[in-house]
Amino acid sequence: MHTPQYEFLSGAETHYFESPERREAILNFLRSHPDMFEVTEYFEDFGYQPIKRVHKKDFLEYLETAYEEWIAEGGHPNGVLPATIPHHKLARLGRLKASNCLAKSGQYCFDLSAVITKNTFKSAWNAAQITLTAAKELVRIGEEYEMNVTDGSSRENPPGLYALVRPPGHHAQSDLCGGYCFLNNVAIATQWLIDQPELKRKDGGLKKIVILDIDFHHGNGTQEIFYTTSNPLYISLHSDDDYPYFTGSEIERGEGEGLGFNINLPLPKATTDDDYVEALEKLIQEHIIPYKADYVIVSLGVDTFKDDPIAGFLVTSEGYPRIGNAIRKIGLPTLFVQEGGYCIEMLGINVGGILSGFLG
Ligand code: Q9C
Ligand code: ZN
Repeated sequence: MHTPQYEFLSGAETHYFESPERREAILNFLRSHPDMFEVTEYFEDFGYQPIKRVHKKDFLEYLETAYEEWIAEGGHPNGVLPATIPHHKLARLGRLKASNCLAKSGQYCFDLSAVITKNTFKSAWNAAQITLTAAKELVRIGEEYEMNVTDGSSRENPPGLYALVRPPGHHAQSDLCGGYCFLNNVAIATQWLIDQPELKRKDGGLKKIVILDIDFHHGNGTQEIFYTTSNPLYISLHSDDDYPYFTGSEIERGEGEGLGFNINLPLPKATTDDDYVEALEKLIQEHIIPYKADYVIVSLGVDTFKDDPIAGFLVTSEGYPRIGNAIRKIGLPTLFVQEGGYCIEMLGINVGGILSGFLG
């Protein structure tokens, strides 16, 4: 339902890379391997409440009404794009109220790649609800798993789920869209899990979650949303010299209670399969295992692929099963949620590679 016709890449008009074909490519691959994957299209609607736990009310109202207002104001039908972004060097007290959609488009968006079309809100809403449905299912398969864990050895076969959603979410902040993202699917599902009153650890505490973000780009949205809390632990591996440019350094470690629970690992463009797996395994040993989480939620981007048209380390299709296998070795019930990845021809194989590597 979310189908912008174009975006800008280095100033040039180009097709919209975050396209509906991405979903088709991945779905076709999963459906053609019924021995490995069981596909279901069912999802539940959890309403506004879990979305409001992560995103601000005025931002949600904006997303829901923007396109209609935009058209009424004479905006181009391709969709809503910002005119003036209230940069901190520009904004002055006393003139902070955006009256029309053209003004709001800058207030609630940080770049030119999150185009709001007629059904963008509906599409982002469904992506969030699908991710929530998967989170609820994660609880169920997690409980089943716990019941069967009698000795340490059974920890070697953790259960997993994958939410095939778009638009993606990890760039969306509490009141900003950007980077093809509108609602932060992973953050919404994570907060929902933490909020479930009947869901407790054996020691009576809340369930603990690790968000592992393996998209090529830094998840500035997820980082912002959980920056001041110790649950979840947010860990991201991403390019040290690419979009979104101004977040993702190692010195961003969280604040207050959240200090030490935000871990960024920027990697060079020349990162290979071996480099990536080595970096991931180190993060797992040094940060994920000691955190003693109950669930892992993976922001799964495959724009780390060597032939990705807008991004790309040197990761190959042979690298993805190794990455999935490293995640399997954490030994926890895991929910994978689709983020980026734009090499359509290889999307199915690459996503499938991560998932099959996890299955072992
Ligand atoms: N030169 C995700 O992968 N445009 N978002 C970048 C690069 C925006 C990526 C231009 C890229 C957003 C979810
Ligand atoms: Zn990305």
